[in-house]
Amino acid sequence: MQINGGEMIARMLEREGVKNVFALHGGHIDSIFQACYDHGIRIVDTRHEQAAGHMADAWGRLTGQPGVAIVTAGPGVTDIVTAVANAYMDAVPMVVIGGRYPAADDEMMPLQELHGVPLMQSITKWSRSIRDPKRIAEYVSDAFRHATTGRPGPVFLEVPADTLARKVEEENVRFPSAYRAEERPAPSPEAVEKTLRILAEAERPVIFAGRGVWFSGASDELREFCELTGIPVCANGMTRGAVPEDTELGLGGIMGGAQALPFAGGADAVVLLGARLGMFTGGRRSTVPVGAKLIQVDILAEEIGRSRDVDLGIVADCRETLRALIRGVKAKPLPRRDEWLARLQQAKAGVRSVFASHIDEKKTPMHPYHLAHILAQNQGDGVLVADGGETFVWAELALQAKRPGRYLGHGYLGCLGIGIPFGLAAALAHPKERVVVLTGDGSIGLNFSEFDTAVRHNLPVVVVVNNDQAWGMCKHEQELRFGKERVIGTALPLTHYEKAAEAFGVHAEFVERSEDVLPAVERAFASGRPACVNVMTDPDAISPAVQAGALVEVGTG
Ligand SMILES: Cc1ncc(C[n+]2csc(CCOP(=O)(O)OP(=O)(O)O)c2C)c(N)n1
Repeated sequence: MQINGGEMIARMLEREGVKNVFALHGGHIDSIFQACYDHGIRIVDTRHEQAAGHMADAWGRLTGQPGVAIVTAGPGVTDIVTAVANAYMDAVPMVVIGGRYPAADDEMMPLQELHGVPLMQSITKWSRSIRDPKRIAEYVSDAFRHATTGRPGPVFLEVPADTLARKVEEENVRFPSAYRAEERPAPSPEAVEKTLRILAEAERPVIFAGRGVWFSGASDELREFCELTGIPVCANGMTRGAVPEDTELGLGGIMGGAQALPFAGGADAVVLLGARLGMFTGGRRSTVPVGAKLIQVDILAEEIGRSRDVDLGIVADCRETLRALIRGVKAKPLPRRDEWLARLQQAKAGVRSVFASHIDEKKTPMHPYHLAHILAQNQGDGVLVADGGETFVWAELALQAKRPGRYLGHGYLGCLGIGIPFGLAAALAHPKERVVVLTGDGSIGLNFSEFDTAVRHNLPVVVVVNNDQAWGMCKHEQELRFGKERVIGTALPLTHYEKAAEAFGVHAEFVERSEDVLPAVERAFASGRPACVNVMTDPDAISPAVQAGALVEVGTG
C-alpha cells in the first residue's frame, strides 16, 4: 500500500496521543488536514496563525504534552513566529509543522518561497526541513523527542509540499515507537545531603518554585516536602497553587509573594527549583538576598549560576530531586522554623492589605485591582488567564491560587495577545471547568477575531476586558517619566468591545460598577456560550511594577 506524508504525520500524531491540532489551512498542508480528518484528530482552525501557535503553547503549559500547530508555507510560518518565541522563552513543549513551497521549485520564485528553518532557528530547540518523503514519520518522532526531553521547548518541522504529497510504499516507512528515555536525571546522594545541611542550618529558608516543578509533574512532591519541613514557597506560572496560597506555606507568586520576605527578616537560604533568575525573580533587584545561600536545581546545566553565584548547583529533574529530599527529611527531619513562618504570615497579610485598600465598592470607575480580585476570588476550581500590562500585574497580585496548573499569564516574552487563545486552549483541556480571561483593552485587539474560533468550536470562555481606555502600562510609564502632556500613541477610545464580539455570536455584557461585575460574569457562564464582559476601570490606577520603574531598567547598567 502507498501512503503520503499527511498520512505519516497523522499516524505519528495518533501514536503520540494527540487529539487536537491548532491550525490555519493552506494548499501546501492540505494532505495533513485530510489525514487528520481520517484519523479523528480534531483540527481547531483559528483566524490567525499566531492564535494557533498560542493555543498550542497553552496546551503544552496546561497538559505538559506538546501542543501541535500546523501552518501553511510562507505567511503561515511567519505569522506563528511570535507564538513560537513565547513558548521558547518559557521552555514550553510545542511542535510546529510548517508547510513549504515544493522542493523541486527551489530558486524559481514559486509562491511563498520562504525558508522556515533559518527563521525559526533562534526561537526553537530544534528546527529541520524534511527532504526524503520516506522519513517523514521519523522526523515527527524526532520533533516530539526534542520538544519534550531535557528542558522542554518548541520545535519546528518544515515539510515541502511535494515531499508531503509524494506517495511511498508503506513497507519502506519506519514508524518509530520507542523514542523516549524512561529515566529522569536525579541528584546525587551528596547533593541531597548538602542541600539538607544548608536547609538545616538556615533560619529563614524559602523555596522559589518555577514552571520546572509543574512540567516535571512534581506539584504533589513540592507540597509534601513543604508540609514535612515547614519551608514556605513562592511560585511562578503554572506552579502557583501547588502549595495552596491560602495556607501559611504558600506565599503567592514570586512577583507579589516574595515582597513579604524582607518584612519578615529576609530569607537566608533559597532553593531555586526549576525557576530561572530573571525578571520574574525581581530582575536586577533580585528577590534572592545578597547574603542568602542559594541552591539551584535545573534540568539544564547551563542554567545554573546565571546572574548570581550559587552555593550548590544541581542538574536534575525537579520531581526526582524533591523525592530524594523527601526521603532525606523523613529519615532525618529538619528543624522547624515556626517563628519565621509566623513573621511571614504577618508580612504576607500586610502586603495583601496594601492592595486590598483598592477594593472600594463605592468607587466608579472601579480600581483594576478590584476587578482582578473579584475574578480571582471567584475562580473556584477553574482557570484564570491574564493578558495585558497593568492587567497582568493586578491579576498576578490578586490571585490566591489553590491548585496548580490553573493560572496562565505572561512569561519572559511579555507577549500581549495571548489571552483569548490561551483561554480557548484551557477550555479544550479542561472542558468541565470555568475559564475566565482577564485582558487589557489594548491586548484584546491583538487576537480579537478568535471570538469566532470560540463560537465555531463551542468553547465557552468568558473574556473580561479591563477597559482603562489605554495601552495602560505604556501610558502610565509615559506619564511618570515625561508628564501627562506627553502621552503619545498610548491612548485608546471607549470602545464597546462587547458589541464587536457580539457580532461573532458571543454573549455580551457592559459593566461600569463593581457590584455588577460578578452578576455579569455569572450571566455569561449561564449563557453557555463564549462571552465578552467589557468592564470600565480607573484609567489612573498605576501598578506597583510601573511605579517601581522595574520593567525597563534603561540606563541603570
Ligand atoms: C505584542 C506586544 N506589543 C507591545 C508590547 C508593549 N506593551 C507592554 S504593556 C503594553 C500595554 C498593554 O495595554 P493593555 O493590554 O490595555 O493592558 P493594560 O496595561 O492597560 O492593563 C504594551 C503595548 C508588548 N509587551 N507585547
